[in-house]
Amino acid sequence: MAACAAPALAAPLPAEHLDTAEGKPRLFVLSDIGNEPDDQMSLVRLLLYSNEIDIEGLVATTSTFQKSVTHSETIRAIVADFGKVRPRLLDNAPGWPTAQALAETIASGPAAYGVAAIDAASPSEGARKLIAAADRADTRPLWVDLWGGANTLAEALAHVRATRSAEELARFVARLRVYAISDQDDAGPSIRREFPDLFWIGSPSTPDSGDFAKATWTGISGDKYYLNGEGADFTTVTNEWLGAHIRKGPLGAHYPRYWFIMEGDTPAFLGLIDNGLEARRSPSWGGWGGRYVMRQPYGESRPLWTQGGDMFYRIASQDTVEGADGRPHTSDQATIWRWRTAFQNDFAARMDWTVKPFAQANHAPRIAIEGSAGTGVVERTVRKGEVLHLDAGASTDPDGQKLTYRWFLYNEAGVKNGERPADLTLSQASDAKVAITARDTCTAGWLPDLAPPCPASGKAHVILAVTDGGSPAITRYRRVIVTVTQAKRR
Ligand SMILES: [Ca+2]
Ligand SMILES: [Ca+2]
Repeated sequence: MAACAAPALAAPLPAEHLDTAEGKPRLFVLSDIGNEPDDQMSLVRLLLYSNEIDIEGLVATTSTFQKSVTHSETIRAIVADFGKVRPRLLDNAPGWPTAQALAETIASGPAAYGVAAIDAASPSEGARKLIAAADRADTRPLWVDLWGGANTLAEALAHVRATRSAEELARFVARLRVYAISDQDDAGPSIRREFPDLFWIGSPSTPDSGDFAKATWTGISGDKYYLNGEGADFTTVTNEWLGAHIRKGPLGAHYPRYWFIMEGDTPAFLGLIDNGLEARRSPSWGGWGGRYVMRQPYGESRPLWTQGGDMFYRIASQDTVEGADGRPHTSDQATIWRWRTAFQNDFAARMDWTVKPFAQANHAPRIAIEGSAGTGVVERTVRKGEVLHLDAGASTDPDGQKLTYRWFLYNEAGVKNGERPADLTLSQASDAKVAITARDTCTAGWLPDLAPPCPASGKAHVILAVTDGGSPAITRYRRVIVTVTQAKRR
C-alpha cells in the first residue's frame, strides 16, 4: 500500500500550531453581504458576541455571487440597530462596543470581481482598514474571516508587498489567521500560491459553489440542502425554530428567513467564541467552527489547515460522533454539527439578552476544575497506569440553576499524521467528578501488526461539557489535555 508514503511538501508549515495570545480574539470580516440572506444572519449572530470578540473590521465585498457591487449600507443598518439593543445587552453582560465604534470599522472592498479588481498602488478603503488593523501594535493575531470573495485581502497583501521590505511583509503575513468559507472568487487560490506562509483554514474549491457540499462549514446547517448531514439533528436550524428563538427585537428583525441554508459563513467565527473549547489555539483541536488537519490538498501549491488526511493511519479531519439516531457517524460536517444544539441555544439565549432584563434571561455556567476557573485549558501529566481524579464540583451558574456534567474523550483532537492519541478511559463521566485512567501513551493502531511502538509520551484531549437548567439551556466547556508518560519503575 503506497498510502504511507509522505507527500512532498512544497513549503513545510509546522504541523502543530499553537496560538498562546491571551485576551479577546481580534476579528476582521470580509463579507459579500447582500447577495442572499446568509451574511446578514451571520452578522446578527456575530454582533451578539462583540463583547467577547474585538471586531476590528466589517467590510463589504464582492464574490462570484455578487460581482459588481458591495453593500456596506446593509452592515450600517444592522450595526445601527445593535446600538438600540446595547443598553439591554449591558444589563446582561459587560464589554459591549458602542454602535459608533463598530460603525468606524465599516468599509467596502473593490466593487468588482476577483483579482482583476485589485489596485495594489491605490487600495480600496476596506483593504486600507485591513492593513491598519494588522499593523496595530498588538501581540494578538488578527483573524480574517472570508464570508465571500477574498480580493480585499489580496489587495491588502499586494499593497504591503509592493511598499515594504521582504522582512516587513513576512511580519505582516505572520499576524494574520485566515478562515475562508471555501473559495468564492479567484483571489483565494492566488493568495495561497503567492503567500505560502499565510495561515489559512479552508477547503479549496471552484468559486461557483460546485464543491461546497464537501466542505466542513456546511455542518452548520446544510444537512438537507447539501444532503451530507446523516446523523445531524436539524431541529434548531429550521426557519420555524429560528422564527421562535431568534427573530425578536430590533436586532432580531434583521435576521431573515434563509433561502438555502442557515448562516453558511458563521463557522468562520464560531471557533473564536469564548466557550471553553479554546479552538482558536489550534485548528487541530476542534470546536464549534470545526476541526482541521494541516495537509496539502491535490492541486494546491502548499499545505493549509483543511480537510482530508492520512486514511492509512486513520488520522484525518473527520470526527466520529453519535448522531440523533443513536448511531455513530463519521464526517467532516460532524465536527461542527456535534455542537449544534449548544451553539444554537447559546445564540438564542443571547438574543433574549437584547429584549430581557438579567433576571428574566439565561447566562452561561462558570466551570471550575480543581480550583482552575475561567475558560483556559487544563493540563495534566500522568504516568501510564495511574488514575487522574478531577473535580468540577465548584462550578457555578449566575442564575442559580442546577448543572449537569458530561466528560468525554475527544480522541481526534490535536492528533498529527502518524500519531495516535494517548489511551485513556473515563469513569463517572456524568458526574462533577471524573476518574481518568492512563492506560498507555498511545492507543492501539487499527492494524496492530503494522503500528509502530508507543512513544515515550502521548497526549489526549478530554472535554468537560457543563449545561445549566435554564431555557434555552446553555453549555460551557473545559478542555483537559492529558499527557501520559511511560511508567518509571526501578
Ligand atoms: Ca457570504
Ligand atoms: Ca444559567
